[in-house]
Amino acid sequence: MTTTNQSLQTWVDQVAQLTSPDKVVWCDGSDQEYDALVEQMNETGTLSALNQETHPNCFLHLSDPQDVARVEHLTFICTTEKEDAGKNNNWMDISDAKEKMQGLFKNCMNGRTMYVIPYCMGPVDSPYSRCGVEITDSPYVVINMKIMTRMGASALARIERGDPFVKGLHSTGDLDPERRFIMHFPEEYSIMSFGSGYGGNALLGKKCHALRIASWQAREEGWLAEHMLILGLESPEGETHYIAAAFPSACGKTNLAMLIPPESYKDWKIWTLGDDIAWLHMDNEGQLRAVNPEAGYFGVVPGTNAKTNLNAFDMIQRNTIFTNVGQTADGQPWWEDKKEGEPAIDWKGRNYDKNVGPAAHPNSRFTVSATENKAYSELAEAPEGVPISAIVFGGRRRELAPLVYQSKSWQHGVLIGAGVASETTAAATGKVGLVRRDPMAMKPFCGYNFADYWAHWLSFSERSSKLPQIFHVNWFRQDADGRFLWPGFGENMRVLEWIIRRCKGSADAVETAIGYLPTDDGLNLDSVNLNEGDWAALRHVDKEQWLSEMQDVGEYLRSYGDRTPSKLLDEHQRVVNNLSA
Ligand code: OXD
Ligand code: MN
Repeated sequence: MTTTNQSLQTWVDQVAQLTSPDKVVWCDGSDQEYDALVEQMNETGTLSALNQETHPNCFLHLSDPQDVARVEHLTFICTTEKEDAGKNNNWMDISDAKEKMQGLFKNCMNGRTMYVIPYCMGPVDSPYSRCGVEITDSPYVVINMKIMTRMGASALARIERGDPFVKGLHSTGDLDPERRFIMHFPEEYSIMSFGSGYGGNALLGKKCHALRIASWQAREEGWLAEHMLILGLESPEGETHYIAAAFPSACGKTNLAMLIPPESYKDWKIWTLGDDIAWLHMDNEGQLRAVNPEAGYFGVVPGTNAKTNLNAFDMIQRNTIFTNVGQTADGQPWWEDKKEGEPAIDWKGRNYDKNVGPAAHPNSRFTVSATENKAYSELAEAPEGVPISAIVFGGRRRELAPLVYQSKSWQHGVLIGAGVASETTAAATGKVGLVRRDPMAMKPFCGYNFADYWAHWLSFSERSSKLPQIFHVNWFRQDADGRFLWPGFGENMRVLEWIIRRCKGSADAVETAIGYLPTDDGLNLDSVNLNEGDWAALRHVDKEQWLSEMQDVGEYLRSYGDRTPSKLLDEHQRVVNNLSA
């Protein structure tokens, strides 16, 4: 297969000339192509079959031990003006970056096959979707992209009808961390990624395109590309409301998106539309609508079990690519907190020894099609997306943030989003457990200056009077002994229900300086196991702690200099005044 799109053909030819592959293969996205690649990778040892009786069509990939997570310090936004990338990003001059990357890519595919992957982020027939083409020398990338995107012939047809596309060039190179760079050129909608085979660095449709490049494009075109799950909450009366929620990496987006309601909510249902990325567009009536640009899940494996996330646990019993998990003696995948079986081999392929380390890497992943999820909503394919009633921000905070609170206005909600902070996790290399500012959970993913991004968020209130309500949640509040105050997982349903009742105007709330909180009897706590005093603690707003938090937030916002929108600073001052009153 080649293409009738001249600019695509020219770019592919240029890349082939630069990288000198042995052959060039245009991917059609078919099942036969997937199966043939899996077979080939099994032969070369980059993939191994797991127990096919218990886990049909499941395979394991063990990556280079130094290539197991996103590398934020090696990820760059390259723009003409440094200020456009902002202090939230590493910046490199465009020509310096290109020169560096040309050097790395030169002849790097010698002895390898170059795959050309046309893909579409979002339903192929949606006006909200955007296309891309990834060129890679990694068959692992090809099979993952097949699951994670609408890949191949249908995407190419859309590109050939004249749809603009993002150009992504990727090579695993020699996996040397010293020669690893993930470069973005948002002004020309292109990406160059070298030296890593890890998901977020290598599956370019995901973080690089659908968040970093798309956030830039979204600002130009008047929409939002966000690090958000999308779920539908169906009441016993059959009414469904849609929620988009932003939490930092490995903070439970997948679990919330697939939540199974507890016994006292047995007639309610949660539908999953997406677990990681939402593209939010405003329709002609001023309604914000969401599409999930992805077609699969690239989820964190450890901690997944029948209790924490039964839907995910069930869906990864078949047709799944596992990366960096351990194995039982009979070849079943194994990870910490699986609550089933015993590990025999660890993620480095060695005999498991608990004194040496975990069986599965803490950032080990599953890649699986969204349609394998029992809670999958077919509206994930709807070209017009779904109407969003509520936007939820959240982080992993031991202290301070109450279980749930609601903003007083859109502007206040943007401040709440901009002030999100969370403990770092294993999804990126670096220290785990440090609290850092992660506005809108987009710190690693916003492709431009955060100050301009907040201004873009604020601008939505000028375009519509029926924007979603904005909330903040914290499932991770602990007491002084480190005990979690809230059981989380399925019980989070109670919070979601309150959120929807607030959107409909049918739940009372207590007004505080930081926003509206549930009243004492505001949440249905029927059969939840809370200790005496926990419910009050989960709603406690400590003024001193909050004043100090707001001082921190203020300094953070002002550190973006003149570009920080004055509206946001005014809103910040309003909250500080209320806290001090
Ligand atoms: C992810 C991440 O893989 O956020 O989704 O790191
Ligand atoms: Mn993510």
